[in-house]
Amino acid sequence: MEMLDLEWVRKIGLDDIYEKVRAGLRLSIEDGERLFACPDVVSVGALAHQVRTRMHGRAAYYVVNQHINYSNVCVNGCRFCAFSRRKGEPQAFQLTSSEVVDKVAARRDDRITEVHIVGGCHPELPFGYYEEILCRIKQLRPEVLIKAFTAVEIAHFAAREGISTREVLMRLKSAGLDMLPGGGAEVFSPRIRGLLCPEKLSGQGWLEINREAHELGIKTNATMLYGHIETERERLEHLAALRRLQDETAGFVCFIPLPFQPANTGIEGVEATTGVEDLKTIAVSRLMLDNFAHIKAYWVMLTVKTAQVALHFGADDFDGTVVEEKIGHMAGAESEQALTRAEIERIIAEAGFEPVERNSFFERLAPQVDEAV
Ligand code: V47
Ligand code: SF4
Repeated sequence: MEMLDLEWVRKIGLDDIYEKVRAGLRLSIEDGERLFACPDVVSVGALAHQVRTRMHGRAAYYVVNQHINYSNVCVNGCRFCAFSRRKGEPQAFQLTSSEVVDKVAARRDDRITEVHIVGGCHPELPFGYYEEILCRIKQLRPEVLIKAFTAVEIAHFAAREGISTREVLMRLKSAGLDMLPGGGAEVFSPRIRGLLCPEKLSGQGWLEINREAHELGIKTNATMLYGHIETERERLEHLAALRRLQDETAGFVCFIPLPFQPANTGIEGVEATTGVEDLKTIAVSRLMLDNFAHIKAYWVMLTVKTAQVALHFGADDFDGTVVEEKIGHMAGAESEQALTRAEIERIIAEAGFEPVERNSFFERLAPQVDEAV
């Protein structure tokens, strides 16, 4: 499949990268820097699209899911976060385990296949609270996969409980945890973490907990928060670190680039990313992460319109119906709160792809005729 004219790629100085992509060879960080520097975003996107098409053809995936935040109380105070509050502050909230389970019960008639549960690093909630949430949701809906608690929360639970992160993961797994979401990765660079989230688990720590999860047979996702004060080199080093771990464990399912939403955060003077920046970051991620099967265009942060176009720039997944998203919306995300299955299918089909419903592990599900959600 030739999607780009060789004369043209030579003219824009990407012919050697084009040859590597065609041959399925690994790109270097320097290649990534040249892709970011290339003003022809359409050609960079076409390279990524070539890889995406080789891997997934015309399929574009989505999931029927539900997001639940059990609490926004957090001891970390990351500067980019508009979601968290200190305990006792106005707008701080904390659900009981029954309230979390009730949120799942309220959607009993919807054919959701995934619940995505995250919160802040709460100073007091006991470990039994998290185990109980998992157990009770599994009892209520055994067919639904539970993707819950980022590596940052896992480290926090372990420190609070005085047990190892491995033990936390094993106990959560036996309580019903199926997978970890990819949050908390931000940018691994110690420079960035020192400036924006010094209290948070280090980049190395995030990678180690994900490695541990993979060793225990728990798949995970990975994210990158971009568009604040990081350099392109720091983004690429973040991608390279994920690629190295994936070479060793093959435990990552999907990569999700998250454009920084600047409203109500502690970072001043940073404008929201533009569409070109978002599309280029998706494309470079697809091209660098040659051992990741899936790149997600997370419509909540990207906007539905950019996420749709991103399916032509290397992304193969549109994420899900979501419902009640707080982390992006409290930071000014202007996207909808939820989409229905029918809306997602229309968006994907209008982009020229075949909508494929998947579960958290990207296993294809049989097509549905009901339009309940
Ligand atoms: O961990 C925080 C980031 C993450 C902001 O694994 C911000 O399938 C943008 O990880 N602007 C939560 N981003 C979201 C997340 C996620 C979402 C959907 C699917 C999956 C998955 C994971 O959002 C946080 C943090 O990295 N974040 N503040 C902000 N102002
Ligand atoms: Fe807490 Fe996560 Fe927000 Fe950081 S990004 S303050 S760890 S909720």
